[in-house]
Amino acid sequence: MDEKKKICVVSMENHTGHLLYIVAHANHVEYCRRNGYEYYEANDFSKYPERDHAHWYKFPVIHDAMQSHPDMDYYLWIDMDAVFTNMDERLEQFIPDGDAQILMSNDCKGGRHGSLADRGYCSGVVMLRNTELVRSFIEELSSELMYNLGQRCEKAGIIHYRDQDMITFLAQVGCYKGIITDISGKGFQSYINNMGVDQWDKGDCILHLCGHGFGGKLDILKKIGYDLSTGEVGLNGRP
Ligand SMILES: [Mn+2]
Repeated sequence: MDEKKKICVVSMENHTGHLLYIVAHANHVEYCRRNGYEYYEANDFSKYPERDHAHWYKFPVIHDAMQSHPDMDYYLWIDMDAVFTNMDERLEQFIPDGDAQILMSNDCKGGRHGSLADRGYCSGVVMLRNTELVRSFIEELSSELMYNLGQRCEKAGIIHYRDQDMITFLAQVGCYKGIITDISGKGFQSYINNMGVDQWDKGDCILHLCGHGFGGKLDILKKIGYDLSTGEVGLNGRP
Protein backbone atom coordinates (compact mmCIF):
# COMPACT_ATOMS: atom_id res chain seq x y z
CA MET A 1 0.00 0.00 0.00
CA ASP A 2 1.74 3.23 -1.02
CA GLU A 3 -1.03 5.80 -0.65
CA LYS A 4 0.12 8.48 1.83
CA LYS A 5 -1.36 8.21 5.31
CA LYS A 6 -1.55 10.59 8.24
CA ILE A 7 0.92 9.08 10.69
CA CYS A 8 2.13 10.27 14.09
CA VAL A 9 5.47 8.98 15.36
CA VAL A 10 5.42 8.63 19.15
CA SER A 11 8.27 8.26 21.64
CA MET A 12 9.38 9.33 25.09
CA GLU A 13 12.47 10.92 26.58
CA ASN A 14 13.43 9.65 30.01
CA HIS A 15 15.55 12.61 31.08
CA THR A 16 18.91 10.90 31.25
CA GLY A 17 20.37 13.41 28.80
CA HIS A 18 22.48 10.61 27.34
CA LEU A 19 23.91 11.21 23.88
CA LEU A 20 21.99 8.19 22.55
CA TYR A 21 18.68 9.87 23.37
CA ILE A 22 19.77 13.16 21.85
CA VAL A 23 20.75 11.29 18.68
CA ALA A 24 17.53 9.26 18.61
CA HIS A 25 15.36 12.33 19.19
CA ALA A 26 17.06 14.21 16.34
CA ASN A 27 16.70 11.14 14.11
CA HIS A 28 12.97 10.75 14.82
CA VAL A 29 12.29 14.45 14.26
CA GLU A 30 14.27 14.52 11.00
CA TYR A 31 12.54 11.39 9.69
CA CYS A 32 9.13 12.95 10.38
CA ARG A 33 10.14 16.25 8.78
CA ARG A 34 11.31 14.54 5.60
CA ASN A 35 8.25 12.34 5.25
CA GLY A 36 5.57 14.74 6.48
CA TYR A 37 4.64 12.76 9.59
CA GLU A 38 3.56 14.22 12.91
CA TYR A 39 5.82 13.74 15.93
CA TYR A 40 4.72 13.34 19.52
CA GLU A 41 7.22 13.01 22.31
CA ALA A 42 6.37 12.70 25.98
CA ASN A 43 8.88 14.19 28.37
CA ASP A 44 6.77 15.15 31.36
CA PHE A 45 5.91 12.07 33.38
CA SER A 46 4.52 13.98 36.34
CA LYS A 47 1.13 14.14 34.62
CA TYR A 48 0.74 10.35 34.68
CA PRO A 49 -0.09 8.13 37.64
CA GLU A 50 3.14 6.88 39.16
CA ARG A 51 4.71 3.75 37.68
CA ASP A 52 7.64 1.81 39.11
CA HIS A 53 9.46 1.46 35.78
CA ALA A 54 9.79 3.61 32.66
CA HIS A 55 8.42 0.77 30.51
CA TRP A 56 4.98 1.15 32.08
CA TYR A 57 4.67 4.72 30.75
CA LYS A 58 4.57 3.51 27.15
CA PHE A 59 0.82 2.89 27.14
CA PRO A 60 -0.26 6.21 28.72
CA VAL A 61 2.08 8.00 26.29
CA ILE A 62 0.56 6.26 23.25
CA HIS A 63 -2.88 6.99 24.70
CA ASP A 64 -1.96 10.67 25.03
CA ALA A 65 -0.71 10.79 21.45
CA MET A 66 -4.02 9.32 20.27
CA GLN A 67 -5.97 11.89 22.29
CA SER A 68 -3.90 14.86 21.17
CA HIS A 69 -3.72 13.75 17.49
CA PRO A 70 -7.17 12.20 16.99
CA ASP A 71 -7.27 12.65 13.21
CA MET A 72 -4.34 10.32 12.41
CA ASP A 73 -4.65 7.14 10.35
CA TYR A 74 -1.80 5.45 12.23
CA TYR A 75 0.58 5.94 15.16
CA LEU A 76 4.10 4.53 15.23
CA TRP A 77 5.55 3.88 18.66
CA ILE A 78 9.36 3.87 18.51
CA ASP A 79 11.69 3.30 21.50
CA MET A 80 14.37 5.87 22.21
CA ASP A 81 16.97 3.18 21.46
CA ALA A 82 15.64 2.66 17.94
CA VAL A 83 16.49 4.84 14.94
CA PHE A 84 15.43 5.20 11.33
CA THR A 85 18.32 3.94 9.20
CA ASN A 86 16.65 4.71 5.89
CA MET A 87 15.23 8.23 5.85
CA ASP A 88 13.50 7.67 2.49
CA GLU A 89 11.57 4.50 3.35
CA ARG A 90 8.03 5.49 4.23
CA LEU A 91 5.97 3.69 6.86
CA GLU A 92 3.01 3.11 4.52
CA GLN A 93 4.95 0.28 2.86
CA PHE A 94 4.47 -1.87 5.97
CA ILE A 95 0.68 -1.64 5.94
CA PRO A 96 -0.74 -4.88 4.56
CA ASP A 97 -3.96 -5.04 2.58
CA GLY A 98 -7.02 -5.81 4.64
CA ASP A 99 -8.10 -5.06 8.16
CA ALA A 100 -4.81 -5.14 10.13
CA GLN A 101 -5.07 -3.24 13.43
CA ILE A 102 -1.64 -3.40 15.08
CA LEU A 103 1.56 -4.20 13.20
CA MET A 104 4.46 -5.77 15.10
CA SER A 105 7.53 -7.85 14.34
CA ASN A 106 9.40 -10.61 16.10
CA ASP A 107 11.37 -10.15 19.28
CA CYS A 108 15.14 -10.46 19.01
CA LYS A 109 15.50 -12.87 21.91
CA GLY A 110 15.15 -16.60 21.81
CA GLY A 111 13.90 -18.05 25.06
CA ARG A 112 16.42 -16.29 27.29
CA HIS A 113 13.95 -15.78 30.11
CA GLY A 114 11.18 -18.10 29.05
CA SER A 115 8.48 -15.43 29.27
CA LEU A 116 5.50 -14.99 26.98
CA ALA A 117 7.37 -12.35 25.04
CA ASP A 118 10.12 -14.77 24.05
CA ARG A 119 7.67 -16.49 21.80
CA GLY A 120 6.18 -13.29 20.55
CA TYR A 121 6.60 -9.76 19.39
CA CYS A 122 8.88 -6.90 20.34
CA SER A 123 7.21 -3.74 21.64
CA GLY A 124 10.16 -1.52 20.68
CA VAL A 125 8.49 -0.54 17.40
CA VAL A 126 4.71 -0.83 17.06
CA MET A 127 2.41 0.57 14.40
CA LEU A 128 -1.17 1.14 15.53
CA ARG A 129 -4.10 1.90 13.29
CA ASN A 130 -6.51 4.51 14.61
CA THR A 131 -9.59 2.36 15.18
CA GLU A 132 -12.02 2.04 18.06
CA LEU A 133 -10.65 -1.44 18.85
CA VAL A 134 -7.04 -0.24 19.02
CA ARG A 135 -7.95 2.82 21.10
CA SER A 136 -9.77 0.57 23.54
CA PHE A 137 -6.80 -1.86 23.62
CA ILE A 138 -4.41 0.96 24.54
CA GLU A 139 -6.84 2.41 27.06
CA GLU A 140 -7.06 -0.95 28.83
CA LEU A 141 -3.28 -1.36 28.82
CA SER A 142 -2.95 2.13 30.34
CA SER A 143 -5.34 1.31 33.19
CA GLU A 144 -4.42 0.85 36.85
CA LEU A 145 -5.96 -2.62 36.67
CA MET A 146 -3.53 -3.81 33.99
CA TYR A 147 -0.60 -2.06 35.65
CA ASN A 148 -1.34 -3.80 38.95
CA LEU A 149 -1.80 -7.15 37.21
CA GLY A 150 1.46 -6.63 35.32
CA GLN A 151 3.36 -5.74 38.46
CA ARG A 152 2.06 -8.82 40.28
CA CYS A 153 2.95 -11.07 37.33
CA GLU A 154 6.41 -9.52 37.24
CA LYS A 155 6.98 -10.10 40.96
CA ALA A 156 5.79 -13.69 40.55
CA GLY A 157 8.25 -14.20 37.68
CA ILE A 158 5.46 -14.87 35.16
CA ILE A 159 6.40 -11.93 32.97
CA HIS A 160 9.74 -10.26 32.41
CA TYR A 161 9.37 -7.63 29.70
CA ARG A 162 6.55 -5.59 31.25
CA ASP A 163 4.78 -3.62 28.48
CA GLN A 164 5.78 -6.16 25.85
CA ASP A 165 4.42 -9.11 27.82
CA MET A 166 1.19 -7.25 28.61
CA ILE A 167 0.58 -6.52 24.91
CA THR A 168 1.13 -10.20 24.13
CA PHE A 169 -1.19 -11.19 26.98
CA LEU A 170 -4.07 -8.85 26.15
CA ALA A 171 -3.82 -9.68 22.43
CA GLN A 172 -4.87 -13.22 23.30
CA VAL A 173 -8.00 -12.22 25.17
CA GLY A 174 -11.62 -11.84 24.00
CA CYS A 175 -12.27 -9.22 21.34
CA TYR A 176 -8.52 -8.50 21.03
CA LYS A 177 -7.66 -11.92 19.63
CA GLY A 178 -5.94 -11.41 16.30
CA ILE A 179 -5.41 -7.68 16.86
CA ILE A 180 -1.68 -8.06 16.03
CA THR A 181 -0.51 -8.67 12.48
CA ASP A 182 3.01 -10.07 12.13
CA ILE A 183 5.20 -8.06 9.74
CA SER A 184 8.51 -9.67 10.72
CA GLY A 185 11.35 -9.80 8.25
CA LYS A 186 10.50 -6.69 6.24
CA GLY A 187 13.03 -4.26 7.76
CA PHE A 188 10.34 -2.73 9.96
CA GLN A 189 12.43 -3.49 13.05
CA SER A 190 15.89 -4.98 12.56
CA TYR A 191 18.42 -5.80 15.22
CA ILE A 192 22.08 -5.87 15.92
CA ASN A 193 22.42 -6.92 19.54
CA ASN A 194 24.94 -8.35 21.94
CA MET A 195 23.21 -11.72 22.12
CA GLY A 196 24.49 -12.81 18.75
CA VAL A 197 21.58 -11.46 16.71
CA ASP A 198 22.53 -9.54 13.59
CA GLN A 199 19.55 -9.05 11.33
CA TRP A 200 20.02 -5.51 10.15
CA ASP A 201 20.72 -4.84 6.47
CA LYS A 202 21.58 -1.53 4.86
CA GLY A 203 18.33 -0.05 3.57
CA ASP A 204 16.23 -1.40 6.44
CA CYS A 205 13.85 1.23 7.75
CA ILE A 206 14.37 0.87 11.51
CA LEU A 207 17.24 -0.42 13.65
CA HIS A 208 16.37 -1.28 17.26
CA LEU A 209 19.47 -1.31 19.44
CA CYS A 210 18.09 -3.61 22.11
CA GLY A 211 20.35 -5.48 24.48
CA HIS A 212 23.32 -3.10 24.77
CA GLY A 213 24.42 -0.66 27.36
CA PHE A 214 24.22 2.99 26.26
CA GLY A 215 27.82 3.01 25.09
CA GLY A 216 27.30 -0.24 23.17
CA LYS A 217 24.30 1.20 21.35
CA LEU A 218 26.30 4.21 20.20
CA ASP A 219 29.17 1.96 19.16
CA ILE A 220 26.82 0.05 16.86
CA LEU A 221 25.69 3.31 15.26
CA LYS A 222 29.31 4.28 14.66
CA LYS A 223 30.09 0.84 13.24
CA ILE A 224 27.36 1.06 10.60
CA GLY A 225 28.56 4.50 9.59
CA TYR A 226 25.58 6.35 11.03
CA ASP A 227 25.97 10.11 10.55
CA LEU A 228 24.92 11.80 13.77
CA SER A 229 24.14 15.08 12.02
CA THR A 230 21.98 13.79 9.14
CA GLY A 231 20.70 10.42 10.33
CA GLU A 232 22.00 8.85 7.12
CA VAL A 233 23.85 5.57 7.17
CA GLY A 234 27.26 6.17 5.63
CA LEU A 235 28.76 4.61 2.55
CA ASN A 236 30.62 1.95 4.52
CA GLY A 237 27.16 0.90 5.65
CA ARG A 238 28.23 -2.23 7.41
CA PRO A 239 30.58 -3.22 10.22
MN1 LIG B 1 14.29 -0.60 23.10
